[in-house]
Amino acid sequence: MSSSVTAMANGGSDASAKATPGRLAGVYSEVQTSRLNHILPLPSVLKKPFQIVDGPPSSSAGHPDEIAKLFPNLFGQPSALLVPSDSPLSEKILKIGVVLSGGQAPGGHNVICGIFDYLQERAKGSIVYGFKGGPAGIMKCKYVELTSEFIYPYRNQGGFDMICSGRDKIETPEQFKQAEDTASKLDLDGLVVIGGDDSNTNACLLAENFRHKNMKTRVLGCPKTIDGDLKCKEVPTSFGFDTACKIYAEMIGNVMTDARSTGKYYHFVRLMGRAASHITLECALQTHPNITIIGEEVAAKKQTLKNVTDYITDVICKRAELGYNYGVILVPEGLIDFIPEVQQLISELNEILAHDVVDEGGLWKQKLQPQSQQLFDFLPQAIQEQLMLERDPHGNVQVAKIETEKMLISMVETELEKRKEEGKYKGQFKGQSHFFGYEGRCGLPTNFDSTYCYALGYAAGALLHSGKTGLISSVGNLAAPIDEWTVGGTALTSLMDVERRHGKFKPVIKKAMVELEGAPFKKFASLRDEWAIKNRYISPGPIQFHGPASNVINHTLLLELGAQA
Ligand code: FBP
Repeated sequence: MSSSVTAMANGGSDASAKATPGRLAGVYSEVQTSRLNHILPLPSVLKKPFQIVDGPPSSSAGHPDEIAKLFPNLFGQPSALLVPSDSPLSEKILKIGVVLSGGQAPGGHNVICGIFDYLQERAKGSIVYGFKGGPAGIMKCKYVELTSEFIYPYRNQGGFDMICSGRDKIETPEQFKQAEDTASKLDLDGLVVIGGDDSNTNACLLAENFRHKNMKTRVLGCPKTIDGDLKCKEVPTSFGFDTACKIYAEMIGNVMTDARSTGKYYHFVRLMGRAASHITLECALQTHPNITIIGEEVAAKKQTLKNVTDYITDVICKRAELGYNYGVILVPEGLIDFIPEVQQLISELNEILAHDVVDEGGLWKQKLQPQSQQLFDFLPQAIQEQLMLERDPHGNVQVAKIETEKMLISMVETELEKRKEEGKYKGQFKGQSHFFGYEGRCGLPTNFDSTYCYALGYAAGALLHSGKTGLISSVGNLAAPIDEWTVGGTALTSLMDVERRHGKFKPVIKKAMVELEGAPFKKFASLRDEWAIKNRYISPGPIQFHGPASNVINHTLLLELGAQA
């Protein structure tokens, strides 16, 4: 079936005579155009014939017995490494599906281009289908056949709009059946799920299910998320983190110069990162703000909201004594979730809102535990309202929507007024709030993300060509020149542990949180007192694609790889 007919047959939004890309390269800016034509280097093992060498049998990140029961067909699989060989893999014609899952991350288009180019070169005549709108596209069999012309305008460009993404999960038996039907209907040899921890868990469940049903469709995962919390030894970083952090760091650097220029504002910047604080930590290492709050440290020290407020206020008071009534403060999006007393308050509020009428007179508040009642009263009114109003479809507060930066400004203001009355503070305080989130998710990918993603895609193509399933595409040795990067796949089950939910074990890929004993946090901790008092601001400037700064990799990755002191 030709691509045009396929697109029409499936009622895609581009049900036109010909599947055309949504983008027009003809209207691109000069920078976009130059990126389109940027030739991506490949690790040397991908430039020549290769064979796959299997490693030793794998286990799991935790509870191996339970993971073995949940994945009887996949558990124990070895990792796979590509090594040079004299005899190339035999040419085959493959039908491969690809899906983008979850939040956008710069570089996703290049993963798809990598898969496509691999198949064009080593398995001529193969077909790549792009499922539209995330996993829902698989379940509804909504796809577009990708051609060279179709993918061209997306090469080295940010965003996920080539096929778009979604947050649906393939969970119920009916949904697994729908995925099976799509795989059979399209006669898929393989499926690549480009996503975060949840999506890769889902990819593994699909791989297990297809193998259990004796279907030929193999499933691979690919590590994506700007949050940087999907990583392990074999998968050193998730793509998109490098670009997003550099975009935020540029914006923070600009705000720092503004603060220094006017001398009258404290900028409170909340940074994306739903759970882990990697983005905040990396941006701190790139820009040297006066104060940085790391959620994992707050949790480890069991700090209260008052402790966090006092820490910020203390630094502001010290700076005022030195004549600085300005500064920059970084806060992770997930902070509120790390504070035990806030978690307790939220869970009590969830219960009350689910079962009780919230009367205007405030009688409902008596249902809160005394400590939670006290905390609720201590919070600024706007935050009280956000805690009461914002509920997701499961009845939970959407913590990411809570404007933590505004809450902190208001709490710091109150504390400073108190200290002023006590004669302990003589400065001036004006807070400015910012949230840097969506601005960083679709930028033009850095040279690192562009190349890393292309190699991840190429690796996925190679692994499917070799008949592998249940692996996550892995590219390593990233501190070395690109030529020396290693390429292979890691057993998804080796990343897994279980969580007990509704009396059953559920497989999960554990999020990699900021490690307080890790090199990035230790470096930050050794410098933060100096940054607090002395203004050591760095303005990294915009992402560079040429010149000496263009190939610099983020601090977190280099420190974790031991390639930076
Ligand atoms: P993924 O984990 O799916 O990569 O998404 C991460 C993220 O960008 C978070 O940093 C942020 O909290 C969230 O997505 C926002 O989600 P949405 O796009 O649904 O608003």
